[in-house]
Amino acid sequence: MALLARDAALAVFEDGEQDRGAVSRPEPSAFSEESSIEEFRELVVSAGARVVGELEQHRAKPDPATLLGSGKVTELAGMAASAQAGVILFDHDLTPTQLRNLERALPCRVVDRTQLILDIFARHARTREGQLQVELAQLEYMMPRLTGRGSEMSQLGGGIGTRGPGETQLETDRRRIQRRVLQLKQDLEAVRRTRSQQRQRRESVPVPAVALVGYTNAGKSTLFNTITRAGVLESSRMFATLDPKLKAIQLPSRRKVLLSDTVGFIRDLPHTLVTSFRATLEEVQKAEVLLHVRDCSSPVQDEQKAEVEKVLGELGVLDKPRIEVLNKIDRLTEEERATLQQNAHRGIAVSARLNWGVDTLLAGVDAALTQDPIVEQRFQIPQSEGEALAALGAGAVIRDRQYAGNLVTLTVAGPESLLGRYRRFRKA
Ligand SMILES: Nc1nc2c(ncn2[C@@H]2O[C@H](COP(=O)(O)OP(=O)(O)OP(=O)(O)O)[C@@H](O)[C@H]2O)c(=O)[nH]1
Ligand SMILES: [Mg+2]
Repeated sequence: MALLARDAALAVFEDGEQDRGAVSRPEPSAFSEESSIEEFRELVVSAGARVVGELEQHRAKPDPATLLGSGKVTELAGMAASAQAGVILFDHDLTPTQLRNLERALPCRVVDRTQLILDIFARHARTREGQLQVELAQLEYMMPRLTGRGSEMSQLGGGIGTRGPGETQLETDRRRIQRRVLQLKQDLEAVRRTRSQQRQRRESVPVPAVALVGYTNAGKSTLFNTITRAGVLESSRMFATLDPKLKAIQLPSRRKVLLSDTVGFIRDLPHTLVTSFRATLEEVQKAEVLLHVRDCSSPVQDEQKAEVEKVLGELGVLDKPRIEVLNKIDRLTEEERATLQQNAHRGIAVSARLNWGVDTLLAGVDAALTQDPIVEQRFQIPQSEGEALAALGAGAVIRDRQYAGNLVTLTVAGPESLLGRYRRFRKA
């Protein structure tokens, strides 16, 4: 089977950095050519760049040395020079050799798809853990691409190797990077330890976790906000959410759950990233129910769904109960909306932005959690039993609380498993 390589190149202008560039793109995946180019344009804009030109190449087989054919490389060099591009972005991953050869032949910086996604991640990481993860992924990606690239290393902050690419300099750079990688790994380990201690504390109360997952831009953060009114960053830029956001919410049955917003998935998510971001995806693995948020107004929603399911498979969570949330129905015509709502088995139709269908969704989450039904019981607990009182307060809904001496009498509605733990305090 012949491989059809499509190499669109966009020349871009990076805001603030007075940088301009051009881009290229890979063989077609399940995504149609146009939608995949569109997605790449969005990624470029999310990275804060402005496109000043595009170049596309159809080729039976990519050139192992330069990806593009030599005629195209010359054409691209001319385009980049006349548009004064500061960076050329390829919607394709480049081997270390291709990157080196292209940088020699072209008048400006060359950035491939993985590097671009890493750059976007770097801009959006908010917590220390997120920032450490991105820097680690960036360095690990750079390492094999160091040879002959002394001068470009200055991009990595800390002014590493701003001099020419002499072998001695390269060795120094490499050692410095290795030291930094080691340091980052240690720091990450420390941050994760703290987080896992916090989680243990949290898990002493069995509040089920519900995680929002989905393709980037599907509307997870918007839905999270609509449900929690938490004011978590929501943005039309891709990968706005990198750090897990958690919030306790109450379902219609009065069951409390922890809702988490997570990083969006994207086609061809670089492997280094999936590992680096595994920590933020731990929330997904810990969850009892997954809400797969989908942009049902997108023409490529089926491809996006397949991509998300692929990542869920990699995370080993495909067997968890999963609810399809068909979001952005406000963008559909009445007719399309009606069809969707009639096909309830496909999922729950909502508009996160307009708060449509959210109650139905919460009822659906409740129904998915029926293994641990909500029960109501009366308890009489000594006030000295702080742990029991705190656990019931966190995981259940309490009413009619009365104090008599050092005893508290209360009615508790909550998951059977939680109430069962304190049956010794049950009041007949
Ligand atoms: N019309 C419409 N737009 C929506 C809806 N939900 C979200 N959006 C928009 O879609 C864009 C992406 O929303 P986010 O909530 O940031 O998406 P996300 O899934 O969290 O994206 P990442 O964090 O990048 O993975 C924003 O511009 C939202 O305003 C909806 O129900 N209707
Ligand atoms: Mg988000």
